[in-house]
Amino acid sequence: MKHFFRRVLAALALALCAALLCGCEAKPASPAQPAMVVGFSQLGAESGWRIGNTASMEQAARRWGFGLMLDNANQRQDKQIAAIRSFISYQVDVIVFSPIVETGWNNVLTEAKNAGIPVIIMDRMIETDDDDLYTAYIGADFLAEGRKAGEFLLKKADAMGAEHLNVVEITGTEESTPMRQRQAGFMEAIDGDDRFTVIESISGDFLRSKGEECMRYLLDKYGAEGIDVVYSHNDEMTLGALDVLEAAGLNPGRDMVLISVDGQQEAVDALKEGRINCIVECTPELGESVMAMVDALSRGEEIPKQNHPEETSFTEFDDLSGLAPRGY
Ligand code: GYE
Repeated sequence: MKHFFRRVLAALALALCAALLCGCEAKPASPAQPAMVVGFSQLGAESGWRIGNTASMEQAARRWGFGLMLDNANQRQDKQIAAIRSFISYQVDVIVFSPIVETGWNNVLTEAKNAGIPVIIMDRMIETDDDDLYTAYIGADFLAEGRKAGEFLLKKADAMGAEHLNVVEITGTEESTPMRQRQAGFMEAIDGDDRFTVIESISGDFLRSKGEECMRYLLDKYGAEGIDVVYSHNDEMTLGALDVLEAAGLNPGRDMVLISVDGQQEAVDALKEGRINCIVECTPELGESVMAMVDALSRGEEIPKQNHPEETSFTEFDDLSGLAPRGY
């Protein structure tokens, strides 16, 4: 009876979802009773990566025949917490969320746990002492991404025969996992090599507009001659910086080294044109893996706690002619 009640509630919730939750869309395979109902709190729409990630979740839910209650929090943690609370009261089968920052989730995740709803954390991670607050995590190895960016710089500096390079870093959202770990991995890779000085790290919040602002500020402060390398934590910010550099009559990729992360099509095109030197791949295509986990949970199976997708990097040293369209 309780089960029936949950199903009816979830089906109703799906139908009402568009009205109740901002930017939310319900797409059950069978409108009456999808096999599983997933509540998905997406953190925003700040980048091509994020938009690709949302599409990946929607497509995969459709393919698996699961209902998806999607809420887009527009970069606000309080909205994510409210969305998770509403998923709990709708009694969805599984909650998936991509935490904008790492801290501040203990209370709401305890509520989910007390309600017996499994939580899959996707993309970014949380900081917690209690691993029981989530069932599984799936997302990139951001530390490895940062290291790859640093390793590219070592190789590039060798190829240039450079004696000394001034590096500026445009970071992602403060206190987010990709920001913290992309920075740490990069610093670790170049640490102890006195050819490099990181003269400034500044947050561009993963946004193209802020990437532009940051680049304008850095150019004003150090001048083009004072900056040899720009390491930017995502493609949107890199593309913003690229516009500013080109508008200033500079040749990024040639007289300044640009290193980026993500691999969205527009940035890959710029890499192929020689305007970016390296892009560390971070895949947003996590939907299939997430839904496979949801399916396993529906059958009472155990799922691995930590899951990282395979990722590579694209650089000016590689032949990129055969690279398939990125799809985001
Ligand atoms: O790199 C960036 C997005 O969390 C991995 O968030 C994600 C990052 C991605 O805004 O473009």
